[in-house]
Amino acid sequence: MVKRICIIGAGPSGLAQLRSFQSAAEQGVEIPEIVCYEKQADWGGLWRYTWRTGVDEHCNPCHGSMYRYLWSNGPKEGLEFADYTFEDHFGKAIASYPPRAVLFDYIEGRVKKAGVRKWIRFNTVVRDVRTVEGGFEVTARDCDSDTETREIFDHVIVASGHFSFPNVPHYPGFETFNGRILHAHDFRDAREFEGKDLLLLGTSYSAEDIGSQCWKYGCKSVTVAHRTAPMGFDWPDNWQEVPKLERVDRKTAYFSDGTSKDVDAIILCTGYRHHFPFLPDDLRLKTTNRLASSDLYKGVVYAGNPDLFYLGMQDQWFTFNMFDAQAWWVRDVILGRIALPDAATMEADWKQRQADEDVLADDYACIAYQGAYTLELIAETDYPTFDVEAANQAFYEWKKHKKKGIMEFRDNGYVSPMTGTKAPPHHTVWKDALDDSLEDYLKT
Ligand code: FAD
Ligand code: NA7
Repeated sequence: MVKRICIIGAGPSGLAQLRSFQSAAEQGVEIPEIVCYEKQADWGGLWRYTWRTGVDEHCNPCHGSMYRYLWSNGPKEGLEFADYTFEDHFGKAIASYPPRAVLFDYIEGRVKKAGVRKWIRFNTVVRDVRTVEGGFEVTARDCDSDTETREIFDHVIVASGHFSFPNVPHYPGFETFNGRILHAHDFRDAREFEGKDLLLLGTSYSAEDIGSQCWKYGCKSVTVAHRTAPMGFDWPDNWQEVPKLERVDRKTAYFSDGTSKDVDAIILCTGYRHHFPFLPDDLRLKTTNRLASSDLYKGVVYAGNPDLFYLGMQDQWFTFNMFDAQAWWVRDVILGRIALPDAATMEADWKQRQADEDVLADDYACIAYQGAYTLELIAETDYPTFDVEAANQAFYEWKKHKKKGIMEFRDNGYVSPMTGTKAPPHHTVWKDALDDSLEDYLKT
């Protein structure tokens, strides 16, 4: 009997899983029957931009958190695929911080070449997964035909992402604020805030990048309130960091140091939640956003049921090539090439990973930790190994470049860990580059 496997999501993680099986099939290996359910009309996950917010065209929660004018927030040298380099795809070396459309094109290039689209059921949302005799029963709705299917699978791989369901805190006075309050998930176009005074809550990537976009496209001022610590970059003159927000009264925001600021809009850059509405309690991952997720052996096998896998659930320095490392490893478990230990050993594994994470001294140590994890998985499969230390170095330089100039760091280039080529500078510095199209980016 040929096994049947179900992949939920055709974003970078789900696509990595499809490519991993296709690569085995290419080598003559008999692979399972694969069904990948994707609720959107196309692949690419978050990299497929949508203007929609709230609910999508099928009345399902809108997945997209991407916004216009997003340029990679880390160097592309940290996320490059080992089996399909940027030079393979674009036929030349390109600069280090591509805009969204360029990264989408790169992601798509590999899977188009692999011919895996036939395994994906688009516009099909997974509604329910449960354990039954013989495996898992997956209930999905084909939103085009408005029909439900129930199918049995030996394995389920959850690749539905964890940056789509917003964490939305409440602060006193939000009810009566005279302006727009939105979460980063619903932010789409910085031009909406041209000439406006903005308050951002949060101090991580979304706050830094959404604030920078709004600055670039002409907002009047950015005020960022922190709950724990300020970001501490050398910000432009119309940007200030203030302590915790205490309350809001009509247009005025009051902070814990007694200062206040009148603002037109509040953008909650307060992170996301791991949320899996289609999973019952006994299969649902419950973890915070960290490098070593709870309950996942080797970061991918669900300890409560080792026939269930999760991809890409970690907080992310490494992305696409780490998803590949995970996908190839999961594939080899399913193909019987890697044996899983007993439940106690699996539990000890994720607990030890968390203990190791807890003592990491700084961001540099976190990068090295995730690089080592990626390499650990790669070493156990036939995914092409690569110079992970070179990718770490690109991240370290990126950190330093951000410290040196937060609005200039994207003007730097790094060495590819796959080809050894140093990225050329982009033709226009980031702060002046208002056209984020693929065509403009690839001009030399
Ligand atoms: P996703 O990309 O979220 O894909 C998950 C897929 O699952 C989606 O296509 C979704 O429609 C589908 N899905 C979800 N639920 C269901 C269901 N019930 N049924 C069927 N299908 C379902 N990473 C970087 O490396 N560089 C960056 O610059 C960068 N910028 C980012 C900016 C933003 C605003 C955000 C939110 C994230 C960013 N990331 C960045 C990180 C991002 O998480 C990864 O790059 C990547 O998209 C994760 O891939 P994924 O496949 O795990 O999840
Ligand atoms: P992150 O990286 O999870 O960061 C969440 C931020 O939100 C972090 O600074 C938190 O501050 C802050 N936060 C959380 N809850 C609150 C409340 N209640 N009040 C104030 N501040 C809060 O999410 P991001 O969206 O920035 O990044 C996620 C991904 O999107 C990332 O991979 C990027 O590539 C894009 P804390 O430090 O805990 O005080």
